[in-house]
Amino acid sequence: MRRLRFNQFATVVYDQEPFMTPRDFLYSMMLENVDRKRNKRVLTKAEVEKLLTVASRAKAGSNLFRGVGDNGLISYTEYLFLLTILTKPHTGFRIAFKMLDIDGNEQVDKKEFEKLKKIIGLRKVSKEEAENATPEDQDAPNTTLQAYFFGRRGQNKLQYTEFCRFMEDLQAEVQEMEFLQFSKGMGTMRREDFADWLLYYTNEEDNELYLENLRKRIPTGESITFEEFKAFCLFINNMEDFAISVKMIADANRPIGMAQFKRAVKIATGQELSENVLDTVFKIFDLDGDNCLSHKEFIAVMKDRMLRGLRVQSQQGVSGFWKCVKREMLKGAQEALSPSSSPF
Ligand SMILES: [Ca+2]
Ligand SMILES: [Ca+2]
Repeated sequence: MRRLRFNQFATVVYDQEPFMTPRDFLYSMMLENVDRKRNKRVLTKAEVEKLLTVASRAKAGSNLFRGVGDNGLISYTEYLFLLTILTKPHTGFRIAFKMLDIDGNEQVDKKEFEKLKKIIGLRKVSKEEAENATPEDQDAPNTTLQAYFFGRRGQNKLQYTEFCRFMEDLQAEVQEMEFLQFSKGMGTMRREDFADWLLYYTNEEDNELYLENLRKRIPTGESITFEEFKAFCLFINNMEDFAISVKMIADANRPIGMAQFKRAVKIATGQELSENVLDTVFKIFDLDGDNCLSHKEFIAVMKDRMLRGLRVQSQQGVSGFWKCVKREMLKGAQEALSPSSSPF
């Protein structure tokens, strides 16, 4: 299914393999479907060379993907990798980096990065294939991410700080685009626009009820800034920690009120949600009207939301990769929350 979605958004082909450009990738994050008016563009070797030079010179920042635009190539494996990392908290970056850093020397080289395919488990490289690979296959980058991380000749090493920066920037870039999409290009978003965004990727079954809550309970004309929106995105990416925090400060399985909710968010993310945002969330998702949110009313719904573009059947490779990452994260969380190290 994800392969299908990748192919649907990918606009270029090289060596009979479809690739997304960075613009395609962003579109796949924003849009439910793509309206394809043209055939995929077939690239020549010379054109690819040119694109890789663009990538190796690209500047870090939350404009990276937009800056490179259509002058880049993202492979299917990289697409899956980016998708899984995009909705993860920092702890997830750390673990993903460790998984790439096979020899554990705190840096990732191009060969290690190429093992992505193996980690994600899409394609087993046979021994024969590995031995027959030409030197060019081994050394020269052939995608934009490779050229960006490892340089035009694949000679550079990727440090954790750079990797982390890249992921933060990409998260920021996608958030900025989503904000602009729902604020219709304005500097603030109305609470009903924020609600639209919240419901965009949630399970559609209950959307009518949510919209009804929105109409009945939320006053018009109050706005949410990009800063408030970003804090909420951070919170969504830390949903696992939030769930743990909720269990710590409230009786298990009991619905929680706004004050407890607020406190759990602060524990999980280190940041606070604004009243505007909190109030919107409570008013929309509180289906039984007790002014509290139960696990089912909120966390279960948001877990759906987190899967965003991935809202299709999980594929073994990625879920396997992410299971490893999750295991590591839970271990980390348990350590952090164990009585000996608890700050409470
Ligand atoms: Ca290494
Ligand atoms: Ca409720």
